[in-house]
Amino acid sequence: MKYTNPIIPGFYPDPSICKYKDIYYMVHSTFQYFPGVTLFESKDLINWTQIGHVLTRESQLPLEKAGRSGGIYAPTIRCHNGRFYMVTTNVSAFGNFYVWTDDIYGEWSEPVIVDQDGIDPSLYFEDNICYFMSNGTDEEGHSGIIQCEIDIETGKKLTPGRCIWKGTGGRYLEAPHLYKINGEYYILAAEGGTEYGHFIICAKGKTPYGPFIDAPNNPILTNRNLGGYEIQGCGHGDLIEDESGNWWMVHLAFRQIGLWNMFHITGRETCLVPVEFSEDGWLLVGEQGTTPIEVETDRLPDNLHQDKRKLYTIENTSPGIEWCFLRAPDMKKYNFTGDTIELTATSKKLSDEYGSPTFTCIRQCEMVGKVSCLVALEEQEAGITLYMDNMHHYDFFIKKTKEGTLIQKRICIGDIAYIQESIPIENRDIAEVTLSIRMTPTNYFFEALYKDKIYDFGKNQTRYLSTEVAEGFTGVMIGLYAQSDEEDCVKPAIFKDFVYDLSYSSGE
Ligand code: 6LW
Repeated sequence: MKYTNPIIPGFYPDPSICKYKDIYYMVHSTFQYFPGVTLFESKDLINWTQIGHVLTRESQLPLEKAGRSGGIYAPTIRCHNGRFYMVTTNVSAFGNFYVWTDDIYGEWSEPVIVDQDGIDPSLYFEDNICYFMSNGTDEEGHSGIIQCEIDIETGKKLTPGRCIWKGTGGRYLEAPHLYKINGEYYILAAEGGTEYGHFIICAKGKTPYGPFIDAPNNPILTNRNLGGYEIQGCGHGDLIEDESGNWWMVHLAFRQIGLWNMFHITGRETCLVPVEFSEDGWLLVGEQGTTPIEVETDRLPDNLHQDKRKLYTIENTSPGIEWCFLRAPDMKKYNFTGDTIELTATSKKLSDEYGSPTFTCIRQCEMVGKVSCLVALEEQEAGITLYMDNMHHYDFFIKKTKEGTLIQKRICIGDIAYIQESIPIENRDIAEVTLSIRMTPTNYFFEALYKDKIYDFGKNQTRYLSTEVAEGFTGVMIGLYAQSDEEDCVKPAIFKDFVYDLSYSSGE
């Protein structure tokens, strides 16, 4: 059969995977968004369904100090004796910590903090020992992959952190994972930075502490030499063995907006590639060490079909699954009724560096699509935003002012922030307008429908919301929001008929 990468499109980076019985589970980093750490399941490795988030309570996920791309970095998920563990870093609060659950569909524990610095923690269990590793510096000042043993009940370190591998010399050694395969210990890690130069490396040894020998074919995976290829930035991988004993790797990568257009807007996404072993036991990953868009494989059944989700509406989505929030949302300002979303504005703004504006969002997961929504407003401002971060967003909204009611488009690109278009409409108690945005890889096109008349609000380039412009680790979100210039509002803005249609194809 054939499947296409990414297997999970949109901002789902730093994937980590485990298997329990015959189901695979996967988690991703989520940074300043609440709830934290997306949790997916799959029976076949290519069709994934989000079942929730791991971090769902404020006590597990304090994000007040999480600026853009702060908060939750790369997680690892592992299952040991039927108990699931998810270990990650809150770079704005706890540092490294883990949570656990005996019911993957239920709540997870309170955080257990591990006193070892660095990011990208991972766990490896063997013979009642829990090995904890992350990148960082050990007690003797050696930098690299640092490993210690911990008491998994308390998180206490049982041994000092020890540098077990220094990688291959590329910048930003990160994303370490340890595995035992055919009696040997494998370390997987990434280097090169999570940009165009990203790559994955491997080493193996006879004990969990090494010494480790670098793979002769390092980097075992990279697309850095593929010019004019859509998938770039392959890194941060995790290995999994399937039911038939075949090995696979999930990893992050991103898609450029054009073959020669080196910007990406949909964040770092999750890809899947087959892994084989050479005669000497080294990993042979993907297509000669690269990740193709299309993978043809006889490891998956011929009749297996890859379903790609094409439609998001209010009716077929849920708060806390697809819809997420910024930092510490005040849920009294939100009302999800099943076919409407009601948002009550406060004076917190989309452009604020911290705090939680009344804002809920789903990911822009393909470059082409169309979003539309009917917005009904009685006071202040509400609309749709394409939100990369607080400094990079395009807002399309209705605004009630003392002078009258306006439909406006605001552009925020770093220090450049201004109202680009403004059209007055009738001044009624309730302003009702359908706002829509057509998306192509290079442009967003804005249109408002008011009283059977279409108002053209022009287009804006996608690239100014890209990671290459905004920096950071997230992707563009499609947000619904309400905000007030003065005090908190009383009357909510009402959003109806929300459609994010991925089958829409416009041509440009
Ligand atoms: C993450 C690190 C990385 O912790 O980027 O691409 C960091 N890899 O492993 C943020 O996602």
